[in-house]
Amino acid sequence: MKPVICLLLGSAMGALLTGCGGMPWDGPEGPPPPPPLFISPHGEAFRGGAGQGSGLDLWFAHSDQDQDGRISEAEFDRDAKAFFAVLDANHDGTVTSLEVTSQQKAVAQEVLAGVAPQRLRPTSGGMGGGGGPGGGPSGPSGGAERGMGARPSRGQSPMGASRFGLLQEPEPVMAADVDLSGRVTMDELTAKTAQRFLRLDVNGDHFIDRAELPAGPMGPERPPR
Ligand SMILES: [Ca+2]
Ligand SMILES: [Ca+2]
Ligand SMILES: [Ca+2]
Repeated sequence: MKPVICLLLGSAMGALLTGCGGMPWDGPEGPPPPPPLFISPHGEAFRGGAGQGSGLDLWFAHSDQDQDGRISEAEFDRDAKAFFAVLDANHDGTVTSLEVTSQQKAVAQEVLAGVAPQRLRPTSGGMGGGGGPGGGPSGPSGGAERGMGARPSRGQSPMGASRFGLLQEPEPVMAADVDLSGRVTMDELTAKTAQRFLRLDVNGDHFIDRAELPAGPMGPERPPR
């Protein structure tokens, strides 16, 4: 049975403040910190909690729709497109940075706290994310570390979602906007999703196994594997 996905899509901030794990908001100085955040390769927020596993565990179970313990290319693609539909608030078939930011404000404010100001400007260049489009397959001997793409150098703080995900991409959604039009189309999403699958499928067997992934987000505090 899949664990309950603690995902607060489109919900009000009140839901965030009460916590995904049913944590009460009882601190006199403000809300307790929300459960640890995980940002999926597609940019979707998952929060683990007591008895639920980590956010990464929840995303994996969510993506593994047939529950065979591995994520196929089709499952990975469906996962990306399902989240795209969530983000596309005005249902015009594209996703803009405003739509992304609006969703992040509701469910993953930690991501916004780490985004450099220039990256929030829709006209800024270099929206390729930390890994960039060059993040191809790392080969069967690459190991998880190589497969995740470029890590920030020691002492450098990764920005945005890169602190909470696997691919070191500050803006996983807008990173798909390869023509820098300010909006992500379905074609762009599909192409980016395929690239990501290749990066995560470290052994090249066309499935993402849990063992191919790190134990958690590739944050700056995590020692290299
Ligand atoms: Ca599966
Ligand atoms: Ca839209
Ligand atoms: Ca694999």
